[in-house]
Amino acid sequence: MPVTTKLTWDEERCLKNQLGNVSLSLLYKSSVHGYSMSDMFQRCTREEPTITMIYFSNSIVGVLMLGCYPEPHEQTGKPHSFIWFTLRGQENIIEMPTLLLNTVLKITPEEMSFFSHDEVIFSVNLKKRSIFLSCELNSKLRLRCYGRNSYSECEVFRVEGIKDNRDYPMRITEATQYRNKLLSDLRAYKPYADLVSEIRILLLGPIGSGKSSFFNSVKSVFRGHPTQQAIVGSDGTTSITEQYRIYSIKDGEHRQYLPFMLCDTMGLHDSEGGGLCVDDIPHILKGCVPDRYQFDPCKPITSKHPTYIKSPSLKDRIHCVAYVLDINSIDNLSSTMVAKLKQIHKEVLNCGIAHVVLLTKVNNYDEVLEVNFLNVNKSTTSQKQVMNVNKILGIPIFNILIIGNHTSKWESDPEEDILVLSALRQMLRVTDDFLEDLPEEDTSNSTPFCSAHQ
Ligand SMILES: Nc1nc2c(ncn2[C@@H]2O[C@H](COP(=O)(O)OP(=O)(O)O)[C@@H](O)[C@H]2O)c(=O)[nH]1
Ligand SMILES: [Mg+2]
Repeated sequence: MPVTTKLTWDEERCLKNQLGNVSLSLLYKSSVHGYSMSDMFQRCTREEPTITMIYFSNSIVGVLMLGCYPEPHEQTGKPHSFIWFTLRGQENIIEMPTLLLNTVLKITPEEMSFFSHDEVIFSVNLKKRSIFLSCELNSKLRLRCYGRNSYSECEVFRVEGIKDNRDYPMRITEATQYRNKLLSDLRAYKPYADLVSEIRILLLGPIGSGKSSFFNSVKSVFRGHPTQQAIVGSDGTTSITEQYRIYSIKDGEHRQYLPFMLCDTMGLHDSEGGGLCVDDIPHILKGCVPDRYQFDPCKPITSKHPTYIKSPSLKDRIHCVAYVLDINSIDNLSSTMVAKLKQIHKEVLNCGIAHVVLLTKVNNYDEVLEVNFLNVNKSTTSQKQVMNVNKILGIPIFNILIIGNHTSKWESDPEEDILVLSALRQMLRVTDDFLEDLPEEDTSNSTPFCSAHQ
């Protein structure tokens, strides 16, 4: 009978995906091949790269070794980079905190130990079926099994198909750490001076530019797995999104709502009288248009509409506009589309609302991200489009943000997540500037915005 792994299907899928769609072949399983170090080395020595997985009752610790699996009694002496991770969670909501550490490996007939600065941070004793985890490693991997612990199973896999660039797992590990930092920054965000509890971000742009997909991307990153709540796709001429939707986003599956909402609109069309009616925009900006309002391309909403919000307050207003444009279409925007965008932007500037541009469908996002994952719009392939948008709308280059939406993939990519989260963080920053700059009469919650500005 073939030896099978203890990993669930979801855990294996998550692991493979995090390492760049690799395949895994099981070399050693302690309960099948024996509980001695020599049983393990016999099957694994000189294999590379490998993953060693240790299973506890409620979590799994893994070590990715990029170099050759060691020989028995080997003492590497010089430090090697090992990537540590844990797999936690259930079904398709699996978290994988990762950590890159340079450690020295020492092997005795009883134990395989990893040293950092002359201190053991991790060791495995196959005979006793126990591991030791240092306090540091324990907290960095967000585990609760500090010290010596017994485990139920140990497996070693050969990893095949790690991208030709052997730095990939390290980059992906660092990207995951940076993604997690951005996530916690955004979770801790509070709108300026608590003027509102949620920032409303309006997504505007041509049909098919990726507005609804951006909402799905943001929701997916915070959920921890892909979601497709907003229906996406278009035949290029008609918008799939026909209703105004104000989406709240929950952090995790059952946790509280995040301090921002995304407002999705019907797409703008190249022709006059097609797609979102530009005359609807002032009403949307002021917060007069309710959730699920059915857009009519030929007729803008009026105050006579039965669900029209007549006295919106600051919380109902749009606080930030994100123009969503397909980066590949910037050079071919029709004159009608450019005119519509300019007209809308004039309105946005009149209202003093914060604004950014999201350039979607970037293919080379690993090139767009610098080594330290800061967004670089100066990347050679995207520079022309950024300058072009800057010329059309006059929006500063640092507020023209490049993203790749999560599309049909099963799992998210930490680099894609970084682009989405960095864009969101920049939107919240410009919105805070807008809130800080509001005249006093607007910041009193009792003052309906329209009465002050109509
Ligand atoms: N490759 C790629 N496709 C995208 C991206 N964003 C959206 N799409 C695709 O573009 C199509 C239109 O997207 P959608 O979100 O419906 O656009 P909307 O009309 O602006 O809401 C869909 O097929 C999406 O899967 C992206 O960043 N990259
Ligand atoms: Mg849409």
